[in-house]
Amino acid sequence: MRDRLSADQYANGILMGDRLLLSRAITLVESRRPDDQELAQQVLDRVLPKTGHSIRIGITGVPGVGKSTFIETFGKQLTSLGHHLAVLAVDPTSQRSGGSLLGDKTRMETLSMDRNAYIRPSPAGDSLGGVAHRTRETILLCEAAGFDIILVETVGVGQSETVVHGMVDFFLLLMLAGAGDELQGMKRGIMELADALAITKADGENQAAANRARVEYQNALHLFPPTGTGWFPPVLTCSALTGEGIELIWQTIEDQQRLMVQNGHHSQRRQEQQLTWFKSLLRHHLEKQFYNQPGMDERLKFLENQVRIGQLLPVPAVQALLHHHPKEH
Ligand SMILES: Nc1nc2c(ncn2[C@@H]2O[C@H](COP(=O)(O)OP(=O)(O)O)[C@@H](O)[C@H]2O)c(=O)[nH]1
Ligand SMILES: [Mg+2]
Repeated sequence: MRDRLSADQYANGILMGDRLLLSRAITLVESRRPDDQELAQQVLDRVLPKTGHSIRIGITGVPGVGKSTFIETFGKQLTSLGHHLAVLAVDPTSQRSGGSLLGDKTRMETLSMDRNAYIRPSPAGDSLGGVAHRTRETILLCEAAGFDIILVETVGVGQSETVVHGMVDFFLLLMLAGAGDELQGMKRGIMELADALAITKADGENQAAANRARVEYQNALHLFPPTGTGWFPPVLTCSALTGEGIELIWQTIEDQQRLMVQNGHHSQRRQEQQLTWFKSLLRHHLEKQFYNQPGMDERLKFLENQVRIGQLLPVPAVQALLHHHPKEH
């Protein structure tokens, strides 16, 4: 038997910082069942006034760059400063059994046992858009539960960086020294989104290469158009093993946040993100509604075939679909 709590019970529990209820509410958010979805919306509605008060930080970088190890060291530093930290992931490739962050919990051993940290893997088996939508709602739940810093990790695949950039206040790009120009070229679009770059593994024999990479990337960033916010993304080096440079990254985030709040770009960025979220949801639901029309599958198959064999051009085919009104009985 599924014991079903009311929206008020969920909301009150979350607002009191109850981890178990927070986890269960996130499970509701991730569920595809319409009744779960409805309850999730009621919970979100109730906690909404208590959301929005965290620093939302996105962290990205290619697999192996050291994201999980970084989050462990960085996270411990944050909790030791008295912060309450939630770690979420956006990973459309993750499976229920082997989600990157879930598997990575071993890399975040200390952090996952920290009372002031909460780690939640990416919802599995969903489109990037779906994962992003659920992560946004999860951010709100975590904020309502009292977490004042939210880290959103994303694996460097597909469009997930752009999507995570669209839900955070600060976007940190981790990079490897000596990974070559082809990588730099590939990452150009993502470098443009970053509020800071950090060269990882700046320890031992890697130290010199990391410093060289820092200078190179800083020079490369100078050639980018200005952000228009008065913030100039710095390039830093850090080591999650020795802890060196980690504190400076946090200071950098605090500096940037202070500036953004002062000059109004913080709320502007959040407002734009809300609007983007709304538009993407609307698009999603319109699409769903359209494809769920009775008889749509057959009509679509028929027209697809007509288009394939050249009996019909795509434009009239689309018009036929859009202007088809099933007779009402
Ligand atoms: N020397 C050194 N190795 C590191 C550092 N951070 C991570 N690594 C190693 O790099 C590998 C990949 O790290 P991981 O955190 O799993 O990367 P992710 O795939 O981006 O999450 C692991 O073997 C880590 O031990 C660091 O600061 N210094
Ligand atoms: Mg990892």
